[in-house]
Amino acid sequence: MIDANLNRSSEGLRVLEDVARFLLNDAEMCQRLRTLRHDLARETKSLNVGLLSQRDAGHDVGHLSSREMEINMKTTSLQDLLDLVTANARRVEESLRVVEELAKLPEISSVLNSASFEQARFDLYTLERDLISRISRRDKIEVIAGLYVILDRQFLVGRDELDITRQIIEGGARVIQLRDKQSKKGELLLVAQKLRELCSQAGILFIINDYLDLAMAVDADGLHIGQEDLPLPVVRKELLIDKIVGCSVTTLSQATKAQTEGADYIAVGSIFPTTTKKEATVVGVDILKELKRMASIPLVAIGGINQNNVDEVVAAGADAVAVISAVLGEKDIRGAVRKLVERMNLTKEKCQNQ
Ligand code: TZP
Ligand code: MG
Repeated sequence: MIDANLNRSSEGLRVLEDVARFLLNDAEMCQRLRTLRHDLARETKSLNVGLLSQRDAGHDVGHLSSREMEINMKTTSLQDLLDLVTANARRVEESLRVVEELAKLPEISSVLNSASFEQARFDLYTLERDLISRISRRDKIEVIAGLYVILDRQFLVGRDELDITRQIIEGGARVIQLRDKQSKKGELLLVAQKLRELCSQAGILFIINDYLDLAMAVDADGLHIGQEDLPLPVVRKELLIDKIVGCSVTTLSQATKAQTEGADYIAVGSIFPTTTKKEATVVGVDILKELKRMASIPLVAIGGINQNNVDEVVAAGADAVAVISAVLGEKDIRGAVRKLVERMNLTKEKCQNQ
């Protein structure tokens, strides 16, 4: 029983490790799983010879290939991947529990420490949650790759946000962020609920700027925070595990910190001077090239970006471009979005062919 359960747990951990490595490309998660597998191996090393001597896998009535292991690792649909991880984590947790109980028996407690298996099981619960979170955010993160329009209500000065949002969606934006530094939360909640609905129907991301409570109340896809908002770890703890968090930065060290703390994307800027946010630091286009080298999450360029300079920003490495005035300042909102999206796509194509 001990042999079978130790094997089951290390096989399950291997599957989870491979998901982290090959499908998520997540070195940190992979390392955490590997450490757990190695710790368990060390814990049971003294038993290896004895267990192997008694192994008789051919006559094992439970000799069945596991369904979980048969799932093709290439299937990367969200639900398949979530099922794969859940099934394997359960397998490991259950087998650790069996060993934990066996290790309490008097004849086994001298060679196996029950508490170590209990600890490993709890470590795995956390790892499972982090893996599921990472996988469920992956599909959203992939959307941060086009035009990101910030619906700034102060910029709108009373224009109908629903009509404008419809036009932004029709123009082909991939993300809409609601930004409002002045209104009362009660008023903002009503607007956010309507925008949330529109974005869900259109299948585009809806992000709330600054306000964690509002993001939670309307079940937004994520929250965008700046350097002076609630810290990223605090926000992450409060949000549901499938929500994304974007972080504004102006320097490489802020970007590194945001990435280490688990940001899902980085917004860098102001790239060019802008009258929309007068106090913004202008960082220039070149920072994108430097960030591109170190960032493993999408880069969103922001600040003063328009039809005339969007090519330069995309060529420098921006995955997405966030704009306010280049869309909301135009009479034809839909047309402005469309033109920016077309220009971005053209430049991306050109860069890929180079
Ligand atoms: N953060 C940095 S610059 C900026 C924000 C919110 C304003 C972007 O507006 P615009 O009109 O696209 O320059
Ligand atoms: Mg902010």
